[in-house]
Amino acid sequence: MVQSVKILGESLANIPWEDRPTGYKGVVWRYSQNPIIPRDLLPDSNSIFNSAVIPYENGFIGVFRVDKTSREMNIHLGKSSDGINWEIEDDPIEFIYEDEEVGKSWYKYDPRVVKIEDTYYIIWCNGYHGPTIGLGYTRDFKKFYQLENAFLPFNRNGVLFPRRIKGKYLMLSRPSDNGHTPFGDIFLSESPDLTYWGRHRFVMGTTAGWQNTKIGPGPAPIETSEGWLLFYHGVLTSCNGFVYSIGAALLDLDEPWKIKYRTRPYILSPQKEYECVGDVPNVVFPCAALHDPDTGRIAIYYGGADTVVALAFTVVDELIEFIKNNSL
Ligand code: BMA
Repeated sequence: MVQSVKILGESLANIPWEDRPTGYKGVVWRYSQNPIIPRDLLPDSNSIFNSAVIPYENGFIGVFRVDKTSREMNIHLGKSSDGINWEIEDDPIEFIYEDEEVGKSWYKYDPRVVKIEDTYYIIWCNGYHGPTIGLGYTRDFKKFYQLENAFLPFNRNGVLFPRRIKGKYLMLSRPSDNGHTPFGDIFLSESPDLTYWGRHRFVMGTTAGWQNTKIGPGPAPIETSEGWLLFYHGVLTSCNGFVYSIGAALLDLDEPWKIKYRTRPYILSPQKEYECVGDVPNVVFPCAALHDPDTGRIAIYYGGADTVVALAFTVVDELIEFIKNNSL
């Protein structure tokens, strides 16, 4: 298939995929067998949601947010040959760290996984005197190393770019408060070494409608010929509480704090039962997006209602046309 918009990166011929249902008009469509991971996949899981997936060897590796029946929150490794059927480990990922202070973590949730050069980085919301951005890495998904927290509390939704820009690592994040944060904009921070972060830049803030309360970066940005493609969540405050939807933006390739386009409408919002009913109703929350440059296919993994993991699909040229034609 010839694409006018190109995704940069490695081919992924075995990307999970299902064609758009006949008659369905939306630019993003759901997998017909959603949710792909039920809340009780593990004997003592209360819920499994907001999770990250990445190609590894001939299949896929996932880092899953598992909230236990004790309501401890942690991140667990999973494996899959097709990206849809998963085996998830009962025990959380154990990190190796040089300084015991680095290992202090009251909870871990909402992981993202990003490959930079030959290393897989895991970024998560880390409980260290309040929520902040935890960071670790692995090269083989056997030994995991934890680094210093990237930021001071309070911050949520950290995600790295999949390559360095001008030699620097870049991280998007959403400074927050210690609770259910009724505000929040996306910022970019830069680091020469993944320990010291600075040159913090404002990227984008809340606007109206589905993104009127707070926004946060989702999966690692995808490099395309039109800019970095960023999926993000946006929150509306209704008379019944928060509603989490998904939007998309295109960021400048060299100066990614500059927004080129950003969707006025959402591209996915909670409408199916597994998105509207669960521990936290009315939430779709993306943490990973697989992509195949050869076909332009994108598979988005998202949490439904803070309870299950679901999958949705789009194709890059249609999505980017949609973003441009429906930009703020
Ligand atoms: C956010 C995070 C997410 C969650 C969302 C909706 O603050 O805690 O993990 O999906 O709220 O409850």
